[in-house]
Amino acid sequence: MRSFFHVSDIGDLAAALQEAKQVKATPFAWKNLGQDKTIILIFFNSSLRTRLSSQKAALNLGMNPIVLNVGADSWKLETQLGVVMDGDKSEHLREAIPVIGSYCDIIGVRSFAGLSDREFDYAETILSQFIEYSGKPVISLESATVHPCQAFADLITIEEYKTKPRPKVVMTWAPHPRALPQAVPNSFAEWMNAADVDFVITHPEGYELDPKFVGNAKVEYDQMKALEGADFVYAKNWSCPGVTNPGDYGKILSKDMGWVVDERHMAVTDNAYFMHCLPVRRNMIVSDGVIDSPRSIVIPEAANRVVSAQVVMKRMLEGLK
Ligand code: AN0
Ligand code: CP
Repeated sequence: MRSFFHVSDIGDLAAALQEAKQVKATPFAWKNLGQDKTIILIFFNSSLRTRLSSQKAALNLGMNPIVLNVGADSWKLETQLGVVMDGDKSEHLREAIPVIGSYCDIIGVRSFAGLSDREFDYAETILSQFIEYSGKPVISLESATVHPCQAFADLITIEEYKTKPRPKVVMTWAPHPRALPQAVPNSFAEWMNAADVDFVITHPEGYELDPKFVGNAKVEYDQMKALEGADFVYAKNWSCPGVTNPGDYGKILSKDMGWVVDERHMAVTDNAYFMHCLPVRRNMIVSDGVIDSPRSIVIPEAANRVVSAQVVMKRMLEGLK
């Protein structure tokens, strides 16, 4: 595997889920695979789970992880080509990326969408440069449009908790005080479409996700109707994807507190499990009662981030040989 962005990069999904089971059962069985190999994890943005789970996955495989917080630990990096660098950015990605590539075998990058220029974000302009200029396998640790390590962990979690062959999974938009990227809902939709689930997306009008991620998913604007009979409720905020109105890209169109997932919403489900990628704002996205209930699986979901990252790194290491 040369890069990890999309569900298609993992190949046969059933085989990947089987491998995830093995990795979870015997995490140290491939301890020799990563010997003398180095992964550099680059963070342009904050992280708790991705930072720690990626390091843990690398250590489980016997690899050496090095973490770089861009800006805080390093020079501030310019990402736009052709600019006069007379501002606060001391170094360009064009030099920084090949330098980073020369120090490691695999690179992971977290770089959120800027949410101002849709074209720049949706072309994955920054991660594409990492692929082009590093010559190393690149993992998206949430880039402008995708968060595949999260979606893979989400699917692993659904596989573990499902009690029906084809569960109903509902992804619902929920309000948030700040504009957030579409990477998490994009990837979740992409992975659910590839999985054997009955998948429904619900959000207020104007929040339509990019059609390439929505695929054949059912979109239901009535949140309560969407949630009826759900086996899994996946809550997430995202800002306007700019599909119907490009001028609204990255904007907050609604803060309707009626969309906060609470006991009233969960009551119409089939005793659904509650999921969220975290970090989550309590009583904005989800009520205390729901996230503290026995049906909330946000902690095992986060724990599976080690498993998804380890499967991806394992495959990349196997590809290096
Ligand atoms: C980020 C987002 O919504 O993309 C990271 C989630 C994993 N969330 C926040 O910035 C709060
Ligand atoms: N879910 C997730 O990616 O969390 P962090 O932003 O803390 O890494």
